[in-house]
Amino acid sequence: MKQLIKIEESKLARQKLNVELYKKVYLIRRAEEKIREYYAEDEMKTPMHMSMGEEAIAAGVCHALNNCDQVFTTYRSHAVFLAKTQNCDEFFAEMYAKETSSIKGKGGSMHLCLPADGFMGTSAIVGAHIPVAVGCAFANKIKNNNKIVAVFFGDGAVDEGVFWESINVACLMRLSVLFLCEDNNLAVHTFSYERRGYSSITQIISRFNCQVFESDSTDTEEIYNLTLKALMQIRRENKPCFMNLKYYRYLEHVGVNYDFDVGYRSKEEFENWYKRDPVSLLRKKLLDCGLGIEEIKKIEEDINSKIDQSILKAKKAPFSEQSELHKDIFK
Ligand SMILES: Cc1ncc(C[n+]2csc(CCOP(=O)(O)OP(=O)(O)O)c2C)c(N)n1
Ligand SMILES: [Mg+2]
Repeated sequence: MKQLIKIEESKLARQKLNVELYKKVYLIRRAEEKIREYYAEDEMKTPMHMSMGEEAIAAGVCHALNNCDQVFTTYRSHAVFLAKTQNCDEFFAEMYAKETSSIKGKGGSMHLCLPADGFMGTSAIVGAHIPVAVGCAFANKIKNNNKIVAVFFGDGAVDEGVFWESINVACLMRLSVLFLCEDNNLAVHTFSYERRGYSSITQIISRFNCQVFESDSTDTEEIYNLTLKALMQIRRENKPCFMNLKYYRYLEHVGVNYDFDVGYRSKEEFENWYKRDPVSLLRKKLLDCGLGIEEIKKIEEDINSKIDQSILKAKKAPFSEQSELHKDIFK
């Protein structure tokens, strides 16, 4: 099990931790920047719900999990997929809908899936994956395999009845589930205060048999440490935890562009959040931890070249045969 590192305990251990976290946030950011660069070519024929802005949550949480732990998430899946699997070849093969992806191009950006790496699946139906994640945690309990299920969802999913049914059952049955609300305060263009008849989600959840954590940090190390605390609680108390983690969605709800011209939110708000951009913040932290600029650039070059190679391989790869269409699907 991963342990909290006390600051005074080991400068080197913290530096190493932040390097590993930086590799994850940088991979996510650069992979999406490449999607923005190439999307207009119209070779990636999948709607894109971009993760930019939420990298600290995905990387901090997934780094705290054990490899064998399982995650479920939504159509806004890029960050969590890359943080959990780091499988850049698979990621771009599926973006380009090619045969070389393990799901053979049948999912696209909204339905990524790689169970072998604990990335169990995603859903484009808001909230629909949450009961599946709880079912998976029930199976883990029966198997007594000590796996934890982390289920990510947006604040919009909390407006669905199925969320409440799922968390109720998980609390009742004391299942090992980490409920993670990636709270960007928006469901498409509608703010939380326009959708909810209450003010505090964490206040309500804390009445359940469930420990609650919340943060608006964009510091990946802070999210990592908070998640470790939640995971320790789940293991010690045998009951779920709920984390409400706030972030700012940089780009439009669906698509690869900024949308400050639409009028539902201001550029000033973005600029305020951008001052605490998770990737820049962690890069600065590495320098403060004593890492040299050349070492940081080397990490970045390696990741950039990995991404470039994955894109090249994906572009060159064949599409699946037509006979593949009806395989591996529910009929
Ligand atoms: C059950 C259902 N209702 C409505 C939609 C249409 N829809 C797609 S995304 C979305 C907003 C969801 O917001 P949130 O859960 O906060 O996720 P975010 O996009 O902010 O990451 C809605 C309403 C849907 N996909 N599924
Ligand atoms: Mg939202």
